[in-house]
Amino acid sequence: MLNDKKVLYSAMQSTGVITLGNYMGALDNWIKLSNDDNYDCFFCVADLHSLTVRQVPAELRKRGMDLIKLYIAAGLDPQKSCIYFQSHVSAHAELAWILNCFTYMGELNRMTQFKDKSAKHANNINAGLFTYPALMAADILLYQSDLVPVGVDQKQHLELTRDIAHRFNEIYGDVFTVPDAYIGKTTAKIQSLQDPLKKMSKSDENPNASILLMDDTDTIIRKFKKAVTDSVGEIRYSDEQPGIKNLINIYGAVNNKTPEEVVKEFEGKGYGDFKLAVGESVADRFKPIHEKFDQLSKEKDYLHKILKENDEKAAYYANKTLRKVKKKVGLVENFR
Ligand code: AQP
Repeated sequence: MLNDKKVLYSAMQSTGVITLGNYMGALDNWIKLSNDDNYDCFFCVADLHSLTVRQVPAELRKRGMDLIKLYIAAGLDPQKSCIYFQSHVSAHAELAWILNCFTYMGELNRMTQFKDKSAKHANNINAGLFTYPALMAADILLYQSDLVPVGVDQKQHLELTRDIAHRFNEIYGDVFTVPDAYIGKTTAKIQSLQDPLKKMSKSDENPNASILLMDDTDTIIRKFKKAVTDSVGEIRYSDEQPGIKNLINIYGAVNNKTPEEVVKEFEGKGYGDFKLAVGESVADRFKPIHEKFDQLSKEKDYLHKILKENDEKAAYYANKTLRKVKKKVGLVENFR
């Protein structure tokens, strides 16, 4: 779109401090892919999505800025990748409304995340939670994205985005690029440390279930030591040992090793040694991120400058698509 490069798009909600799951399933892949010169990248803080769950305003504001800092601290280059806030580009909300009119109730009803989050927030099942996938489709389609790196939990939403794009294109011609998902093999779903059959989540109420990107070394090691495993006592990569399998996936991802290589490395070792090694590897990976984060926290002017430039860049490309969509559906041109 911007030149001959492909467009890569992804986002994270500012609903909490991001977890090792968000890092491995999404952010780490963003960093790798953004270093590939074949892509123009857009990485958004999806603060509008965060409103589908009740938030404390001051905390939401802080977490949004912290997430921008974490993107950069973890390795995204804001000169190269467009890092911005969803709420700063009004085209997201405008296109979401239009796409709502091209999304069926039956489709939204089938979304497993809606079912899960409705069960979790039974006293606040709002319309935004239900139409979340139309806003997500707008996020992605506004930038004519080719590739969207996500964890496996977002696969269903991405498939719906593709269906909406196809539906719109069939009626109005080739307006949207139909995006593909990019899902890592072993890091597509990092599981909770306390219930290895459940996804690791920012909003998990059990603090020992998730490793947070801002956890210090001692906390990380303590949480891994407490990780729920099994009574088999052997380090094997098997669905029958989901806790150990999860730890193998984490250790392999941090150390760039296949599950088979990890199993070989820890042959004959006990769970205690293995858990400690996983904890130390993760802590070592996070340490430089914390240092960069602290340094960025002192550079407010720099961050504001980056955000201003990137908000403008995002708005430029988003509005280009939005203008086209408005024209296609029959809205009268704005003469302002
Ligand atoms: N456990 C996970 N393993 C791998 N990938 C994951 N992602 C989330 N959890 C895992 C991926 O992280 C990206 C950002 O997620 P999000 O902020 O859009 O929200 P989410 O998917 O709802 O993540 P959480 O942590 O579970 O948030 P809450 O608790 O607020 O609902 C996505 O690409 C997601 O796939």
